Amino acid sequence: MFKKRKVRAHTNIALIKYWGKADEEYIIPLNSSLSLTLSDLYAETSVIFDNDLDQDIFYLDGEKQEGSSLEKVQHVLDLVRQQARIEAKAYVDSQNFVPTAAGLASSASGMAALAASASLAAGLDLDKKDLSRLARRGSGSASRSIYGGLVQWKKGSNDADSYALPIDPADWGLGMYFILINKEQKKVSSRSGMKQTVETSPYIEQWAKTTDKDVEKMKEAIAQRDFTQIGLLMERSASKMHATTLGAIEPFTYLLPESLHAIQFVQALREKGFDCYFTMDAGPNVKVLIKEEQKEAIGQLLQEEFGPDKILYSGVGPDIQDVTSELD
Ligand code: 2P0
Repeated sequence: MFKKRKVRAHTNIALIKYWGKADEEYIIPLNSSLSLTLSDLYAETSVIFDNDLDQDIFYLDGEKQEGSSLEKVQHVLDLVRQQARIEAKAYVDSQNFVPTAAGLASSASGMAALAASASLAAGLDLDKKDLSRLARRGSGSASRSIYGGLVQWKKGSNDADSYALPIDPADWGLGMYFILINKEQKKVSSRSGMKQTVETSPYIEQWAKTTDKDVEKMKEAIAQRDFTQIGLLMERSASKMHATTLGAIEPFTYLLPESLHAIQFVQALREKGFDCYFTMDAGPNVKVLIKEEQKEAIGQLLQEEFGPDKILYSGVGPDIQDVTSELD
């Protein structure tokens, strides 16, 4: 009676960051955020509900998952079952498509693909707004991976009004390089890192207050296609986010010495006339926003400095896609 459905969702990198929750259960953020969806980093997830299963089964990149990885998926499956009024357990198979084993697998693309494939497989026909709300319950940043291009997650104040909206298709030549920094470092997950920051950092209040204004400034810069302003606002948002963690008790940082080196390298490139700007998330990798017309020149300089195997590139990605027809 149930049919298998498969969905592809692309990851996104925030230009204005989400950092901190106002409500942990519903994942309502302290501030709105704005991101760019990427073409080359994505997840594909298939789901089938089956009345004969006695428990949910989740495979990620061919490996059966247990513990917190399975529980996060079950949380979204439970919400879908509740909405669809079904009780069947599900078989979930998810794959991350990341050009190299770079530690770039993202909960944004994974949770967005899961929300969409599970809701379709349960017979729900959710519009993009409701898909974004559902994906948000899995992982905040996943709410933005429903759409391609530049996307705003409006923070809202409750489950009904906290969702993402497309801002601009970004089909005017944006690109992003990734500088891959040592991924062996034990890291503080974004979920626990933001919780610790909200609970203990005196800077979090100013962060939330100023970031909503940054989102509005970023939207204006995007409307004017003012690349310099977009880049500068992006750098300030990342710097401000990483400053909040140093105010936490105990203080922590996602920056490694190599991250700081990469940041300074990007800023030095600007002095040489290249239009490029850095951002960083809850890990040591540095991302560089560029204009496609400078892709070759900047790519060559990054490869010379960091080594070709440490540099990845992605263009702008599309909306979430139903790829059920690709199932064998
Ligand atoms: C972002 N990050 O805006 C920010 C910037 C990391 C740094 O969203 O707890 O995996 O599942 O809502 O979405 C990563 O956090 O956290 C993130 P949860 P999520 O992209």
